[in-house]
Amino acid sequence: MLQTINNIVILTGAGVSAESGVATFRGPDGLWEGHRVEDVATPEAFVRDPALVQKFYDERRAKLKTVEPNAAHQALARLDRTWAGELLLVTQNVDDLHDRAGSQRLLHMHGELNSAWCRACDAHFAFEGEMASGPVCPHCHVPGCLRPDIVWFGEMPYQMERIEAALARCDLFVSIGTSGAVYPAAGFVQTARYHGARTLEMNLDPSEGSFHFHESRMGKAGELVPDWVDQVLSHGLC
Ligand code: BV8
Repeated sequence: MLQTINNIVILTGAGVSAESGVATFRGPDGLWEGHRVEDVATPEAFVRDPALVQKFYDERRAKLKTVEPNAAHQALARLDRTWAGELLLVTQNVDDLHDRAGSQRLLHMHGELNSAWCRACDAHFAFEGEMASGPVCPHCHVPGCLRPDIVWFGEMPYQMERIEAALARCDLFVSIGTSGAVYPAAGFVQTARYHGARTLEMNLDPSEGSFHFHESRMGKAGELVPDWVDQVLSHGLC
Protein backbone atom coordinates (compact mmCIF):
# COMPACT_ATOMS: atom_id res chain seq x y z
CA MET A 1 0.00 0.00 0.00
CA LEU A 2 1.61 3.29 -1.06
CA GLN A 3 1.15 6.27 1.22
CA THR A 4 1.97 9.97 0.96
CA ILE A 5 4.98 10.98 3.02
CA ASN A 6 6.09 14.33 4.39
CA ASN A 7 8.54 13.66 7.21
CA ILE A 8 11.41 11.21 6.75
CA VAL A 9 14.02 9.86 9.18
CA ILE A 10 16.91 7.93 7.66
CA LEU A 11 19.40 5.85 9.71
CA THR A 12 22.66 4.80 8.12
CA GLY A 13 25.36 2.40 9.28
CA ALA A 14 28.74 1.21 8.07
CA GLY A 15 27.20 -0.52 5.04
CA VAL A 16 26.49 2.83 3.36
CA SER A 17 30.26 3.56 3.36
CA ALA A 18 31.42 0.05 2.43
CA GLU A 19 31.50 0.80 -1.33
CA SER A 20 33.76 3.76 -0.57
CA GLY A 21 36.29 1.33 0.89
CA VAL A 22 35.57 2.04 4.58
CA ALA A 23 35.64 -1.13 6.71
CA THR A 24 32.39 -2.22 8.34
CA PHE A 25 32.36 -3.32 11.99
CA ARG A 26 31.33 -6.89 11.65
CA GLY A 27 33.18 -8.33 8.75
CA PRO A 28 33.46 -12.08 8.08
CA ASP A 29 36.15 -12.50 10.73
CA GLY A 30 34.11 -10.53 13.26
CA LEU A 31 37.08 -8.30 13.86
CA TRP A 32 37.16 -4.64 13.10
CA GLU A 33 40.36 -3.62 11.37
CA GLY A 34 42.06 -6.46 13.31
CA HIS A 35 40.67 -5.51 16.72
CA ARG A 36 37.87 -6.73 18.97
CA VAL A 37 35.46 -3.83 19.43
CA GLU A 38 35.75 -3.98 23.20
CA ASP A 39 39.53 -3.58 22.91
CA VAL A 40 39.27 -0.23 21.14
CA ALA A 41 35.76 1.29 21.41
CA THR A 42 35.09 1.53 25.15
CA PRO A 43 36.11 4.05 27.87
CA GLU A 44 37.71 1.16 29.73
CA ALA A 45 39.91 0.38 26.72
CA PHE A 46 41.02 4.03 26.62
CA VAL A 47 42.04 3.89 30.29
CA ARG A 48 43.69 0.49 29.88
CA ASP A 49 45.68 1.25 26.71
CA PRO A 50 45.28 4.85 25.49
CA ALA A 51 48.09 4.47 22.94
CA LEU A 52 46.32 1.53 21.23
CA VAL A 53 42.99 3.38 21.09
CA GLN A 54 44.57 6.63 19.85
CA LYS A 55 46.49 4.71 17.17
CA PHE A 56 43.31 2.92 16.06
CA TYR A 57 41.45 6.21 15.60
CA ASP A 58 44.45 8.07 14.13
CA GLU A 59 44.67 5.38 11.42
CA ARG A 60 40.94 5.56 10.64
CA ARG A 61 41.05 9.39 10.60
CA ALA A 62 44.01 9.36 8.21
CA LYS A 63 42.23 6.83 5.97
CA LEU A 64 39.34 9.27 5.46
CA LYS A 65 41.64 11.31 3.22
CA THR A 66 41.92 8.36 0.81
CA VAL A 67 38.20 7.59 0.30
CA GLU A 68 35.33 9.39 -1.46
CA PRO A 69 31.54 9.52 -1.01
CA ASN A 70 29.77 6.88 -3.14
CA ALA A 71 26.48 6.93 -5.08
CA ALA A 72 24.46 6.26 -1.92
CA HIS A 73 25.93 9.26 -0.07
CA GLN A 74 25.37 11.44 -3.14
CA ALA A 75 21.76 10.31 -3.61
CA LEU A 76 20.97 11.04 0.05
CA ALA A 77 22.52 14.50 -0.32
CA ARG A 78 20.35 15.08 -3.42
CA LEU A 79 17.27 14.11 -1.39
CA ASP A 80 18.40 16.49 1.36
CA ARG A 81 18.65 19.39 -1.13
CA THR A 82 15.29 18.64 -2.75
CA TRP A 83 12.94 17.29 -0.11
CA ALA A 84 10.45 20.00 1.00
CA GLY A 85 9.19 18.09 4.03
CA GLU A 86 11.10 17.30 7.22
CA LEU A 87 14.18 15.14 6.75
CA LEU A 88 16.74 13.98 9.29
CA LEU A 89 19.67 11.77 8.32
CA VAL A 90 20.93 10.09 11.49
CA THR A 91 24.21 8.30 10.90
CA GLN A 92 25.93 5.82 13.20
CA ASN A 93 29.05 6.34 11.11
CA VAL A 94 31.93 8.47 12.31
CA ASP A 95 33.33 9.03 8.81
CA ASP A 96 32.73 12.33 6.97
CA LEU A 97 31.32 10.92 3.75
CA HIS A 98 27.72 12.15 4.21
CA ASP A 99 29.14 15.60 5.08
CA ARG A 100 31.41 15.67 2.01
CA ALA A 101 28.55 14.51 -0.24
CA GLY A 102 26.67 17.62 0.94
CA SER A 103 24.00 16.34 3.36
CA GLN A 104 22.98 19.23 5.65
CA ARG A 105 20.15 17.82 7.76
CA LEU A 106 22.64 15.33 9.23
CA LEU A 107 23.28 14.09 12.78
CA HIS A 108 26.29 11.97 13.81
CA MET A 109 24.82 10.10 16.79
CA HIS A 110 28.09 8.28 17.53
CA GLY A 111 30.41 11.24 17.02
CA GLU A 112 32.96 11.93 14.29
CA LEU A 113 36.55 10.96 13.50
CA ASN A 114 37.25 14.58 12.50
CA SER A 115 36.34 15.91 15.93
CA ALA A 116 38.25 16.00 19.24
CA TRP A 117 37.05 16.19 22.84
CA CYS A 118 39.28 17.82 25.42
CA ARG A 119 39.05 16.08 28.80
CA ALA A 120 40.59 19.12 30.51
CA CYS A 121 38.12 21.81 29.36
CA ASP A 122 35.34 19.68 27.78
CA ALA A 123 35.64 21.51 24.43
CA HIS A 124 34.53 19.61 21.29
CA PHE A 125 36.13 20.90 18.10
CA ALA A 126 37.10 20.03 14.54
CA PHE A 127 40.29 17.99 14.44
CA GLU A 128 42.01 16.31 11.47
CA GLY A 129 45.51 15.47 12.68
CA GLU A 130 46.82 12.69 14.85
CA MET A 131 46.15 12.50 18.57
CA ALA A 132 48.65 9.87 19.75
CA SER A 133 51.43 12.47 20.18
CA GLY A 134 49.33 14.34 22.77
CA PRO A 135 48.68 17.65 21.00
CA VAL A 136 47.80 20.81 22.92
CA CYS A 137 44.10 21.70 23.19
CA PRO A 138 43.56 24.94 21.20
CA HIS A 139 41.00 26.08 23.80
CA CYS A 140 42.67 25.48 27.18
CA HIS A 141 46.24 24.93 25.91
CA VAL A 142 46.67 21.84 28.07
CA PRO A 143 48.72 19.13 26.27
CA GLY A 144 47.82 15.43 26.10
CA CYS A 145 44.16 15.70 27.13
CA LEU A 146 42.40 15.08 23.81
CA ARG A 147 40.31 11.97 23.15
CA PRO A 148 38.47 10.97 19.99
CA ASP A 149 35.01 12.63 19.92
CA ILE A 150 33.44 9.20 19.46
CA VAL A 151 30.57 7.60 21.41
CA TRP A 152 32.02 4.36 22.77
CA PHE A 153 30.09 1.39 24.13
CA GLY A 154 28.54 2.34 27.47
CA GLU A 155 28.42 6.05 26.54
CA MET A 156 25.25 7.96 25.67
CA PRO A 157 24.80 8.68 21.94
CA TYR A 158 24.49 12.34 20.94
CA GLN A 159 21.21 14.28 20.53
CA MET A 160 18.91 11.42 21.50
CA GLU A 161 16.02 13.78 22.36
CA ARG A 162 16.19 15.35 18.89
CA ILE A 163 16.22 11.88 17.32
CA GLU A 164 13.28 10.64 19.41
CA ALA A 165 11.26 13.75 18.49
CA ALA A 166 11.95 13.21 14.77
CA LEU A 167 10.96 9.53 15.04
CA ALA A 168 7.68 10.51 16.70
CA ARG A 169 6.82 12.86 13.78
CA CYS A 170 8.02 10.83 10.80
CA ASP A 171 5.79 9.15 8.21
CA LEU A 172 8.70 7.12 6.85
CA PHE A 173 11.71 5.54 8.57
CA VAL A 174 14.46 4.17 6.32
CA SER A 175 17.40 2.11 7.59
CA ILE A 176 20.39 1.73 5.26
CA GLY A 177 23.49 -0.46 5.69
CA THR A 178 23.31 -1.43 9.32
CA SER A 179 23.34 -4.81 11.05
CA GLY A 180 20.86 -3.65 13.69
CA ALA A 181 23.25 -4.99 16.34
CA VAL A 182 23.72 -1.90 18.49
CA TYR A 183 21.22 -0.01 20.62
CA PRO A 184 19.63 2.46 20.88
CA ALA A 185 19.96 2.85 17.06
CA ALA A 186 18.69 -0.69 16.47
CA GLY A 187 15.45 0.19 18.30
CA PHE A 188 14.57 3.21 16.14
CA VAL A 189 12.48 1.13 13.74
CA GLN A 190 10.22 0.01 16.59
CA THR A 191 9.80 3.58 17.82
CA ALA A 192 8.91 4.76 14.31
CA ARG A 193 6.39 1.92 13.85
CA TYR A 194 4.84 2.66 17.24
CA HIS A 195 4.16 6.20 15.99
CA GLY A 196 2.60 4.93 12.77
CA ALA A 197 5.47 5.39 10.31
CA ARG A 198 6.06 3.16 7.34
CA THR A 199 9.44 1.43 7.65
CA LEU A 200 11.89 0.40 4.92
CA GLU A 201 15.25 -1.37 5.22
CA MET A 202 17.94 -1.44 2.51
CA ASN A 203 20.86 -3.72 3.32
CA LEU A 204 23.25 -6.18 1.71
CA ASP A 205 21.72 -9.03 3.73
CA PRO A 206 19.03 -9.41 6.38
CA SER A 207 19.83 -7.53 9.59
CA GLU A 208 19.05 -8.51 13.16
CA GLY A 209 15.94 -6.33 12.98
CA SER A 210 14.64 -7.12 9.49
CA PHE A 211 11.42 -8.59 10.84
CA HIS A 212 10.48 -5.18 12.28
CA PHE A 213 10.35 -3.54 8.85
CA HIS A 214 7.30 -3.32 6.57
CA GLU A 215 9.65 -3.75 3.62
CA SER A 216 13.26 -4.96 3.19
CA ARG A 217 15.25 -4.48 -0.01
CA MET A 218 18.44 -6.57 -0.18
CA GLY A 219 21.38 -5.33 -2.20
CA LYS A 220 24.19 -2.79 -2.35
CA ALA A 221 23.44 0.69 -1.04
CA GLY A 222 25.20 2.24 -4.05
CA GLU A 223 22.55 0.64 -6.28
CA LEU A 224 19.41 0.59 -4.10
CA VAL A 225 19.58 4.10 -2.61
CA PRO A 226 19.71 6.17 -5.84
CA ASP A 227 16.70 4.20 -7.20
CA TRP A 228 14.80 4.74 -3.95
CA VAL A 229 15.56 8.48 -3.94
CA ASP A 230 14.31 8.74 -7.53
CA GLN A 231 11.11 6.92 -6.49
CA VAL A 232 10.49 9.21 -3.51
CA LEU A 233 11.29 12.44 -5.38
CA SER A 234 9.13 11.55 -8.40
CA HIS A 235 6.11 10.16 -6.51
CA GLY A 236 6.45 11.35 -2.90
CA LEU A 237 5.31 7.87 -2.03
CA CYS A 238 6.84 4.79 -0.55
C1 BV8 B 1 24.32 3.11 25.40
C2 BV8 B 1 31.39 4.37 17.37
C3 BV8 B 1 23.48 3.76 27.51
C4 BV8 B 1 32.68 3.68 17.56
C5 BV8 B 1 29.77 2.68 17.92
C6 BV8 B 1 22.47 -5.71 25.74
C7 BV8 B 1 21.31 -5.56 25.01
C8 BV8 B 1 21.04 -4.36 24.37
C9 BV8 B 1 21.93 -3.29 24.47
C10 BV8 B 1 23.08 -3.47 25.16
C11 BV8 B 1 23.36 -4.66 25.81
N1 BV8 B 1 24.55 -4.52 26.43
C12 BV8 B 1 25.06 -3.28 26.18
C13 BV8 B 1 24.16 -2.63 25.43
C14 BV8 B 1 24.26 -1.25 24.95
C15 BV8 B 1 25.23 -1.16 23.79
C16 BV8 B 1 24.88 -2.17 22.72
O1 BV8 B 1 23.93 -2.00 21.98
N2 BV8 B 1 25.69 -3.24 22.65
C17 BV8 B 1 25.44 -4.27 21.65
C18 BV8 B 1 26.79 -4.80 21.17
C19 BV8 B 1 24.60 -5.36 22.27
N3 BV8 B 1 25.06 0.18 23.28
C20 BV8 B 1 25.77 1.17 23.82
O2 BV8 B 1 26.65 1.03 24.64
C21 BV8 B 1 25.39 2.57 23.35
N4 BV8 B 1 25.22 3.40 24.48
O3 BV8 B 1 23.56 2.17 25.36
O4 BV8 B 1 24.34 4.01 26.42
C22 BV8 B 1 23.66 4.84 28.48
C23 BV8 B 1 22.55 5.25 29.20
C24 BV8 B 1 22.70 6.25 30.12
C25 BV8 B 1 23.95 6.83 30.31
C26 BV8 B 1 25.06 6.42 29.60
C27 BV8 B 1 24.92 5.41 28.67
C28 BV8 B 1 26.48 3.21 22.53
C29 BV8 B 1 26.73 2.41 21.29
C30 BV8 B 1 27.69 3.18 20.38
C31 BV8 B 1 28.98 2.44 20.22
N5 BV8 B 1 29.77 3.07 19.16
N6 BV8 B 1 30.44 3.36 16.98
C32 BV8 B 1 33.51 3.81 16.33
O5 BV8 B 1 32.97 3.92 15.22
O6 BV8 B 1 34.73 3.79 16.50
S1 BV8 B 1 28.87 1.35 17.48
C33 BV8 B 1 29.20 0.85 15.89
O7 BV8 B 1 28.58 -0.41 15.68
C34 BV8 B 1 28.55 1.71 14.84
O8 BV8 B 1 28.59 3.07 15.14
C35 BV8 B 1 27.18 1.21 14.72
O9 BV8 B 1 26.31 1.91 15.57
C36 BV8 B 1 27.25 -0.17 15.30
C37 BV8 B 1 26.74 -1.19 14.32
O10 BV8 B 1 27.54 -1.12 13.23
P1 BV8 B 1 26.90 -1.04 11.76
O11 BV8 B 1 26.99 0.37 11.34
O12 BV8 B 1 25.57 -1.68 11.68
O13 BV8 B 1 27.97 -1.90 10.98
P2 BV8 B 1 28.06 -3.48 10.92
O14 BV8 B 1 29.41 -3.81 10.40
O15 BV8 B 1 27.58 -4.08 12.20
O16 BV8 B 1 26.97 -3.84 9.81
C38 BV8 B 1 27.14 -3.34 8.50
C39 BV8 B 1 25.91 -3.75 7.72
O17 BV8 B 1 26.03 -3.23 6.40
C40 BV8 B 1 25.77 -5.26 7.59
O18 BV8 B 1 24.43 -5.62 7.90
C41 BV8 B 1 26.07 -5.52 6.11
O19 BV8 B 1 25.26 -6.57 5.60
C42 BV8 B 1 25.69 -4.23 5.46
N7 BV8 B 1 26.46 -3.91 4.26
C43 BV8 B 1 27.76 -4.18 4.00
N8 BV8 B 1 28.06 -3.70 2.77
C44 BV8 B 1 26.95 -3.11 2.28
C45 BV8 B 1 25.92 -3.25 3.23
N9 BV8 B 1 24.67 -2.77 3.03
C46 BV8 B 1 24.45 -2.14 1.86
N10 BV8 B 1 25.38 -1.97 0.90
C47 BV8 B 1 26.63 -2.44 1.07
N11 BV8 B 1 27.55 -2.27 0.10
